[in-house]
Amino acid sequence: MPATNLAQTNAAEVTIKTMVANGLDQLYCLPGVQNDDFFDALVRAGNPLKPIHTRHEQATAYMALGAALATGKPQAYCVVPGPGFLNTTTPLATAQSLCAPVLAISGQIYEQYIGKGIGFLHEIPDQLGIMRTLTKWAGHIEGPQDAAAKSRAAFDQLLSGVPGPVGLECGWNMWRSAAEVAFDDTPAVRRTPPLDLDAIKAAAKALAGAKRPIILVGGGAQDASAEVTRLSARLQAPVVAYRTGQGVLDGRNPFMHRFPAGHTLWKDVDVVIGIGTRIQHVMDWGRDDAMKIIHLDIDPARIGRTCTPDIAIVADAAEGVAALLNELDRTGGKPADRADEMKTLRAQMDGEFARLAPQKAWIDAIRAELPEDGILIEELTQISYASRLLYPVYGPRTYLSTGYQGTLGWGYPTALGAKAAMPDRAVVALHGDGGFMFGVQEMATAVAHNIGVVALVFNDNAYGNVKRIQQSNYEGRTVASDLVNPDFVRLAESFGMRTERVTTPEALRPALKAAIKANAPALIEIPVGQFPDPWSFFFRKKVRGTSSNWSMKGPD
Ligand SMILES: Cc1ncc(C[n+]2csc(CCOP(=O)(O)OP(=O)(O)O)c2C)c(N)n1
Repeated sequence: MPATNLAQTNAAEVTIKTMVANGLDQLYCLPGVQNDDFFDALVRAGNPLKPIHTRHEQATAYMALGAALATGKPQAYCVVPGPGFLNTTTPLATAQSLCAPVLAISGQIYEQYIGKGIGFLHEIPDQLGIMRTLTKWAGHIEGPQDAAAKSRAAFDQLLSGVPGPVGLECGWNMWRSAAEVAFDDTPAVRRTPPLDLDAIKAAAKALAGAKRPIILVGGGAQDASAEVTRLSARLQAPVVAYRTGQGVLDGRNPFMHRFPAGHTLWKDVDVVIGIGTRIQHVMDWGRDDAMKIIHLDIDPARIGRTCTPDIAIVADAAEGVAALLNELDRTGGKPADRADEMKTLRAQMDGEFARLAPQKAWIDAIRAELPEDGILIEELTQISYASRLLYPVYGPRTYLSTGYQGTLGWGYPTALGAKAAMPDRAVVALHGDGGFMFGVQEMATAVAHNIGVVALVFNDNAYGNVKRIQQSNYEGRTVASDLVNPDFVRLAESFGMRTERVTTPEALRPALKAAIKANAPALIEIPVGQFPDPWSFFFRKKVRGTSSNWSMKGPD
């Protein structure tokens, strides 16, 4: 390795140097005594990582997650051990499920007491084991040279293969352990698996012969937008996304479709190519011998988990699709133009979605005011579910979703992270009153660091989704789903936020426009009642052959 010899450097200093060498410039954090040496090293170095401190540890990790999802690049957080670290496990699990490159740094108790169970301050059993469960790799720093090696290994892991969170922990008395250190100051580079040209050729052959192919995309295709757009045009194939795949194909492209359109097309699809997706939901729709499935994913362990493909391609999404395009160009052939069919299907779907007109009016108002590259964060709330069908996402990484983790409470702190990492972009978050209150204290973080997220709080004084399901499944009986709320406008004002309360989509537009223009922390409360149920659009029956064992509805 190209190493510089650093005279007497401590573990904290070399960890910080590695983070800076790898392009980080912010650190989402909540300090405490076990990490004081780490933070003092940061201050002495002139804060090359701008510390952004939050009011609860969960927000440090959510902010790193939001920053990672918005930028596609590694981001880091740092917290105290035990309870501090445990407070970050929900966002860490969410980062894991979303394959987001988040570096979790946790302090530890004194090195010599770890694992002894003597009840030292913040001691928990097997912190490293918990970290390992929720990350793709985690390491314990054992000294200054080891800090150089492990923090560098952390970035290798963050960048290579399937992205995902990684973890580092360091004992209270080890951050300050110093020695002469051989330090690699070159940034880690992303390593991707070699392309299996036979698999590419087989997939290109299947796709070239397809009359009605379909492309399914998930979060793993977010950095392959240009390639997927070309593949769609080359094959005249619709692209279907549910949550995390939104924005891979521009929502204004007539070939971009939502989940229900995929279901409509499914009955006579002849070749499916899933790119960076678990292909789970579509397996509810069934498969038969007339359908070939190609699964392209960077993680071989994921292939075959929900359905056994006919052709497996282990590849980075952009590299794999580019190779497929090369092969298709080489072998020639031109499919029939399907643009008119796609436009007709979109119109048909718009007709079906008309039942969601009350949600659509709000979503249209948001889209009209959010700039082309603005970022929308969807929390688990009525408007969000509808946004998966009705909000046109114009580009990759501009629609952030929790995906299958469905983590209520992620919205506000995740939005803060996205905005902190991309301060020139407009960032708007959709919340219900229930979810917003999970992170309500972070309004103080927004104001302290002037992070101009616009929080839209759709207030129905209930865990509305829970209440609706209770009502419809239990003869109208409800339990523990009504909420007593603060006055959101006065509360936000007391934090020093810009505020407004609007009751119509028409009134939302100027309020949102002004809030985005002000580029300052803002909350707009929107009192609402129950909206039309969106769920029938998501649960769709099998239309052919046999379903996967992993039906969303579970075993019968
Ligand atoms: C961490 C977590 N806890 C609980 C849930 C279950 N849950 C899903 S939606 C929901 C209610 C959300 O209420 P609110 O944010 O007010 O939005 P609304 O449904 O009223 O629009 C709950 C409790 C969850 N998804 N995640």
